[in-house]
Order: sequence, then C-alpha cells, then structure tokens
Amino acid sequence: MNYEEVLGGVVGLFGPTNVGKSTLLNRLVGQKVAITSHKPQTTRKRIMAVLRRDDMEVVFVDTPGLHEPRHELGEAMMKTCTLAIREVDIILLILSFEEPEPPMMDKILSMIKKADLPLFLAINKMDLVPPESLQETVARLQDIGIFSHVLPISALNGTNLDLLISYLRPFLKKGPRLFMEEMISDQSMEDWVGEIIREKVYQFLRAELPYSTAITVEEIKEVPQKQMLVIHAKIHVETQSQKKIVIGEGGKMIKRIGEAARKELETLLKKRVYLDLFLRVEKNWTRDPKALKKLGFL
Ligand SMILES: Nc1nc2c(ncn2[C@@H]2O[C@H](COP(=O)(O)OP(=O)(O)OP(=O)(O)O)[C@@H](O)[C@H]2O)c(=O)[nH]1
Ligand SMILES: [Mg+2]
Repeated sequence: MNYEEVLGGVVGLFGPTNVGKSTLLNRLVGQKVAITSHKPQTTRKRIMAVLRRDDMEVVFVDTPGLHEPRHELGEAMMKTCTLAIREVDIILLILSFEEPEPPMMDKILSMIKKADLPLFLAINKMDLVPPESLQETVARLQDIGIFSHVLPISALNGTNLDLLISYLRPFLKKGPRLFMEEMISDQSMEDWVGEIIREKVYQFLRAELPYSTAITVEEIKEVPQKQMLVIHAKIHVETQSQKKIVIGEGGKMIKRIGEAARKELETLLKKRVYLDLFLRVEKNWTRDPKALKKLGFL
C-alpha cells in the first residue's frame, strides 16, 4: 500500500448537452471512458474517472447534458445531474463557443450557484473560432462574476487543459490516494461495453431512433486459450417497427453496428472479440419507470 499524500478532489463536469463534456473527460484521463457523439443527449449516466499525476489524484465526474426533459428517461438524467452536484468539491461548467449563452443559461447558473462550491468555467471548442474573437466571449462570461476562472479550451485538441489543471490545483486538498493504480473509472466492464455499442447505434441510426435504444450486456466470457472475449448484448427498442429498422434489410444494419463495435472493442482491449447482438422490444421504456429501473436508469 502507498500512504503517500497527494492533492485530490472531485470535479464535476456540468453543462448543456453536446458541449464536449465527455470528450473532455476522456482527454483529461487519457482513455476512452465515456462515449461521445454529435447528437445531443448522448451521456445518460454519471461516469467518474481518475486523473493521476505524480502528486495529484483528481476525480472528474461526467454528467448528462442539462436540458428540458421530454420523458421519464430525460427526468432521470436530470436527477442524475442534481445528485452528482452533491458529490463534488468543485464545479466545472462547460459551455461551447458554438453557443456560449445557451437558452438554459439562467437555470444552469442558478443551479450551480446554489451548490455553494468553487465554480470554474471552461468554454470549449475554441478551435472553431478565430483566436482574435475568443477574448470578447471570455470577458463577457467572466463579467457574470461567479467564476474563479474562465478559460477557453479545446477538448478535441487538448488546448489549455494543462492550464485548466493548474487553475484547479490550489482548490485541491492533501490526502491519501483513494483509488487503486489500475482503476481509471467507476463503470463496470459490462456498462462500458454497452456504451461502446450504443455509440455505434448513435453513429449509424438516423434521427430520433437512437434515443429509443438502450443496451444491456448480458455476459462477457474470457476464452483464455484464444485470447478472446465472447460478449452477449441486447439492444432494447420501444416498438416492433423500430426493431425492424435496427435489424435493417437482410440484417444489414445490425451487422454494421455489431462490426463497428467489435472492431473498436478489439482495438481498445487489445483482444479478439466475438460480439453477439440480440434485439428486444421493451415497450415505451423511455416513459415507463419499471422498465427504466430494469435498465438501470432509476
Ligand atoms: N471542434 C470541436 N468539437 C468538439 C470539441 N469537443 C467535443 N467536440 C465534439 O462535440 C460533439 C459532442 O461531444 P460530447 O463530448 O459527446 O459532448 P457532451 O457534452 O458530452 O454531450 P452530451 O453527453 O450529449 O451532453 C462531438 O461531436 C465531439 O467530437 C472541441 O474541442 N472542438
Ligand atoms: Mg456526454
């Protein structure tokens, strides 16, 4: 055991949907912990991941994007955010240069102010705007007067992330290391594999259909002789007609999703993977508390 003291703390990533919270989490800890997509409301559950430096151990908490819920699933996602605020020591609000003052701004500000914690603001996607126009937005948001620091970042390119960490430093507290060396995130292997599959669903299925899907991983079996993992997973949809679309003509769509997920899992795990996907109709699960509970959202 290592009892050396380090600087530590729990930093919550909050913000509207699609601003790059999950991309930032992955970049900070140097691994693909959370899935990302250009579609809004990708993250559904809170995910913790650890950033380790020689004298530091900072836990970052990724949360679902703040939005006005349209169904029980959305409500569960927002509840996840309000509960997550209670677990953190520092709030890092993420906005994006694409929309630095989103429609929900007032609500978001009142939510984070209530927490009575140190507040930081990172404005992401600075790579999308000309450098000379950054300062005006930074100054305008700094004028709100509640943030210890406001800084432009690019989660995609890694710009200003070391600076962000150096700003957090004085707010961290000395204590023992809390996480084992090999631990990066608090997600189970099953949940993480399910998320990788869901990312492909978001990539390949159009319009609203991804929002009607959920993944559960039923079994992950090691076959040591073959250096291989055998994975059985279910894609849940809300209706019979959605099931047909996810299967696709002659099974083409499900095959495409399965192949992309398998390839990514093989790359990330450095192992061969056999992935078996099964479709199941869980009627109106996004609005049914019982089904939400079964799928792990409540
Ligand atoms: N250009 C650019 N795109 C970015 C950056 N960071 C994230 N993105 C893109 O923005 C989109 C949304 O990223 P996510 O990380 O999924 O955003 P999120 O805030 O976690 O979204 P939700 O989970 O849906 O709330 C993806 O297409 C990312 O590739 C960035 O710094 N620059
Ligand atoms: Mg996300």
